[in-house]
Amino acid sequence: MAEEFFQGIGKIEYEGPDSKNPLAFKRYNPEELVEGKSMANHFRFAVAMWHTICSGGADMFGAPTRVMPWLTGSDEMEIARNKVLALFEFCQKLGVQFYCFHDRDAAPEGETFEETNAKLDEIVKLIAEQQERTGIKLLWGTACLFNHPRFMHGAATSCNADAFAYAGAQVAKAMEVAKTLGGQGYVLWGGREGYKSLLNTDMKRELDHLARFMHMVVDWKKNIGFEGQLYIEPKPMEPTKHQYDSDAAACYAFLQRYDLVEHFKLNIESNHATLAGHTFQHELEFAAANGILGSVDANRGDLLLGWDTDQFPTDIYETTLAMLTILKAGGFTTGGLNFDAHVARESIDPADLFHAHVGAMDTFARGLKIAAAIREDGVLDSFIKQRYSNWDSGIGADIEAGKVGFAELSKYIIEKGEPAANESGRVEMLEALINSYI
Ligand code: XLS
Ligand code: NI
Ligand code: NI
Repeated sequence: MAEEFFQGIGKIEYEGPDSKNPLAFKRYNPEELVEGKSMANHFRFAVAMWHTICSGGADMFGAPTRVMPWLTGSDEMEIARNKVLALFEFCQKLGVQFYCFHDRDAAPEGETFEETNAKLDEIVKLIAEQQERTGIKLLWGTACLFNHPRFMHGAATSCNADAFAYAGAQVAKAMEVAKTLGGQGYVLWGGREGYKSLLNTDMKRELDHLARFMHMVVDWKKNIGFEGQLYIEPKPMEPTKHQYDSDAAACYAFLQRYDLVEHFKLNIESNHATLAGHTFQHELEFAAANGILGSVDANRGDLLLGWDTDQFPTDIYETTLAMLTILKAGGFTTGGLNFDAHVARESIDPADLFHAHVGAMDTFARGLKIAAAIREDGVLDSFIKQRYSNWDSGIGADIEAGKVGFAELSKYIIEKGEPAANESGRVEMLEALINSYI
């Protein structure tokens, strides 16, 4: 029997809204059907290995604080094995079906690239066994192309061609690992793909290189027969001053410009949306409107702090709006809701990881149920439909159908004169309407 790392914590159960037990779900009931689908299948929740198992709470000013019993061991590889065991124990107790990880979250680097891969292979074997034992699956894998100094100028956008080559070799391996583990997806987050200063940067060349890299990813996927979905994760800044994949619209333009759009979807992260000056729902809505909404990194920022604070989601208003868009888009297929979030530096106990996830899952469960109720009543939907109803016939329908150009519009307006009177957008009424369901 393997060592138990989260001692004193059993399986987290659904106890209903009246429960006072902090380590029980009050709203997230995995079996409960909402719009004909179980909550578990709506969300496909995932635990992020890098935050929950690896990060000790260090910040720019201070050392790690968290108590992490799995980080003890006689050598690096024993610690790596313990991390995997801790991850699966955590997911099992929490009742989450998926996890996500970077190659380097799982295994340390060796002296050479081959040694690094051998270490990774050894740990991947253990991960596969744990998947088999628990039925827990890989939502997506990824490669860490931002931590090591070799990537200081970027990876796919480095001025150093060897760094690009190394990144390619590393992603090739990470994609193979994702395939071995039956991963449902693979994420490319441009960790250092951007610039600090344009004085030393050839932007056009870097963008072309990034596109070359993405085409290699697509080719490799085909070569090795990886069937998971590829995702790009937008983020506007941090660590570089300006990241190329700055928001959903920038990613979409990049994918179209370089003929990649059919191969990728987006992994939208809440805190990245707000850093980009958008709401979380805006990014989801833009991706959905363009058919590239794939998966979500769920977290939140802080209104008063301008960086990726990666806090656990607690805002019911925000999860309601997000779920309205996700439900409208038909929900997740390969994607899911990955908690790319860490506990506060002062939340040091292993139990805090459970409190954080339980609270966040309940927050999304409430958002889901509220969004479903709003959709069932149909008031919001019919308001929007009505608002655009003049496009359903007459000149509106002709414009949409591409039947008229400026000449016809000029003739129309000369005959008609002033447009039909505008109607109120009723913003405050709709805001109050949403609140009446919360
Ligand atoms: C960092 C990103 C990162 C990706 C995975 O801000 O959110 O955690 O999700 O590399
Ligand atoms: Ni993320
Ligand atoms: Ni992030």
